Amino acid sequence: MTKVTLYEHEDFGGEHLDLFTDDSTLANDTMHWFLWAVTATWDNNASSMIVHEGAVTVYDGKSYTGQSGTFGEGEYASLSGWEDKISSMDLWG
Ligand SMILES: [Ca+2]
Ligand SMILES: [Ca+2]
Repeated sequence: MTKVTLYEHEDFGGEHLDLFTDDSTLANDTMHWFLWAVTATWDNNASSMIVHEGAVTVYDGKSYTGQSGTFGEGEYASLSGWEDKISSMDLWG
């Protein structure tokens, strides 16, 4: 079951990514193609989020490094302080 869903834009807009387990490197998750040969990823791109169950600790750096913050179960239409910043995620609960 989906535990966390990330959205490209605020208010759950744009593309979304369903997460079922920890993700140490959002840079490995392809978002979409743009221009011709450049791949966009979810690194520093999430702008809203739904935590379906449990909780999640988000990190500014990959592999759970750098500044961190924890979000409990709920819907976050905006990510104040975390807009386009999350690079890894530790799901728990
Ligand atoms: Ca974004
Ligand atoms: Ca980051």
